[in-house]
Amino acid sequence: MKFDVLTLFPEYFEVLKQSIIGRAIKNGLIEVNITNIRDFSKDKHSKVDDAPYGGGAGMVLMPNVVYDAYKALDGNDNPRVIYLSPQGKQLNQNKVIELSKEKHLILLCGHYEGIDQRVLDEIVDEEISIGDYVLTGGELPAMVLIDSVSRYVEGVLSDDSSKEESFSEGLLEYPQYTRPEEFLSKKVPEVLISGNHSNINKWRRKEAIRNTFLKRPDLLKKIELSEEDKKALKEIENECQNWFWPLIFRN
Ligand code: 4HQ
Repeated sequence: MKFDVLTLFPEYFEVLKQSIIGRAIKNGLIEVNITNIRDFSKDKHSKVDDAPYGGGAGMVLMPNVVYDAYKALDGNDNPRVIYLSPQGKQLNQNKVIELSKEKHLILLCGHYEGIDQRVLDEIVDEEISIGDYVLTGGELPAMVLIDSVSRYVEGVLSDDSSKEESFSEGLLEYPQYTRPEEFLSKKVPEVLISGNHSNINKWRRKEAIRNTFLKRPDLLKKIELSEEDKKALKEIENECQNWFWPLIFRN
């Protein structure tokens, strides 16, 4: 899968050379090409922005420079052009999975006050936001998108991680433990040391449901629970009803 990024700050994207995404790039599983919009300025001082018509603070990225940068990319494979903006639909895991099926994405990053509307209308297929807060530019959102989408490209995650993720689809994660067996008088849950993998899987599924019920009950309504899941949820609800009795009867 190929990502083309149009930005005035190419150095931001050095971050993608790290860790899992860095390895995916090295292994040729994904390709990330960064284009500096400034390289397409025809101005002798490499000017890319100008004052807004109608007045006001800030600068606006000029349409012709953005258009020329876009036109210099390979458009033969019908790429989808995404503009990162708080005006877009909010990115979620369903959108991430949908985007991971594309061959080629072009990510346009605005900075300053924004980009001239005419070039946006001309080249952008869809606007995507990473959440309701204001950033200084679209570079971090573009990297969030590249990171989240790349995880669904074949070979980027280990087979184990992909399988485990489908096991807990739509739920929050279960709690994890490693050595030592006892830390600050807290023991690792017995079942995890038992070696009984059927019981371990059942326990993990229930704790994932518990985490979701306690922290993000909105997510629970969006997924289909099996009969065994529903039983676990009822147990969790009962456990929640009873937890305060030891506090009432202390002394
Ligand atoms: N910006 N999700 C303003 C964002 C943003 C977001 C990107 C700031 C675009 C011009 N983008 N520029 N939140 O705040 O995607």
